[in-house]
Amino acid sequence: MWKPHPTSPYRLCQTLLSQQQRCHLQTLSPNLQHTNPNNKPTTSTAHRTSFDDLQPTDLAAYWDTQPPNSTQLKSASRFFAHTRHSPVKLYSAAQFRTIPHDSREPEVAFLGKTNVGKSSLINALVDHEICRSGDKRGKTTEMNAYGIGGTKGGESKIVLLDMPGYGTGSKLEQGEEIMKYLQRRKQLRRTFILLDLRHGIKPGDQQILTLLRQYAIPHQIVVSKVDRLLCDRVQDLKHWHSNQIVRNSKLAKLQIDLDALRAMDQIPSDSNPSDPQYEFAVRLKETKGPPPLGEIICVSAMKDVARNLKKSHLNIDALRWSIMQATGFDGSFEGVCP
Ligand SMILES: Nc1nc2c(ncn2[C@@H]2O[C@H](COP(=O)(O)OP(=O)(O)OP(=O)(O)O)[C@@H](O)[C@H]2O)c(=O)[nH]1
Ligand SMILES: [Mg+2]
Repeated sequence: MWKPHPTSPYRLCQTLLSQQQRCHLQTLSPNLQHTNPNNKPTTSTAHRTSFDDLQPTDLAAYWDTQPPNSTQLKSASRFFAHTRHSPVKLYSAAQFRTIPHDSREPEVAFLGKTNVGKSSLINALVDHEICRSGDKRGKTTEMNAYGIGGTKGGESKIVLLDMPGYGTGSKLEQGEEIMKYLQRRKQLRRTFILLDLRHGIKPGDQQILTLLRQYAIPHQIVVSKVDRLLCDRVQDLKHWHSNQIVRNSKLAKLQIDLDALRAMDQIPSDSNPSDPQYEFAVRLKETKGPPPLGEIICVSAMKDVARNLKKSHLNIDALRWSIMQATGFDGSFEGVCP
């Protein structure tokens, strides 16, 4: 089983990472300081009577970046729209050395425990069942690349990498190859690390978060399966709108959870050094690497969560916009229109 433990596959890879590569990765993440601590949603959630009414700020925390506006969300939706030429499966690779090395498209990778929802999330992003997903842990066994934004006769604009998960159902060799990819791949712009907050941050998550920081790999946290955080049972989703107290308390609890994630490297003065959270905070601090981007997005890959089918995947456009920003397709470079 692959557990992202610093003493197993990662030590091997540490020696492979040259100082030069580390510098290269650092220059790709210039915007990783917490600059806007007060950028919290200020609007009341009382009028959010259904999942369709939820805004990106209800399901996210933005402190390094600005929440996307409606024009940006629409352009993200268009960019990822399923067409005859997009998405396309590019390759599957069990080993890093077999990945085509001369591609020019910017890449983003999705990491997380087995079963956290990586493959389903990519399907939701491209609105097409392109990845194999399922209940059984360890469903994805190779690094699978998908190109999006392609037009007739043209190359894809962005490559999404669906990675095998870590923890139960995974294999040690998969972890070694993923670490090689994360540390050496020049096309990699950002790694999205998926967390299922129903289960908290597990030791495997802590280890990968520490490693990403240690090796200065640009990364961002995504909270998966947010429908389950807002509603305990799928069959209750229909009634979510009818109970304002439950609805508001779930949204408030979500913001508390996001605040806790944001402060995961803060060592509380009153905590006990034998507390695992304390140890994790100390470890993160000791790595001295750049923290995750100050933007945490919660998403659902479930199709029928919202009543309005156009918004069938909860908050998915906000994540699409983040991917466009990570890869330079947000209009911030001259000549690239959003
Ligand atoms: N309720 C809910 N279930 C989800 C969501 N996303 C995925 N699932 C379910 O979670 C299970 C695992 O999903 P996958 O997408 O295969 O997870 P994975 O992270 O790719 O798993 P591995 O390939 O094993 O690493 C499936 O049964 C999905 O239907 C979500 O947003 N909400
Ligand atoms: Mg998978």
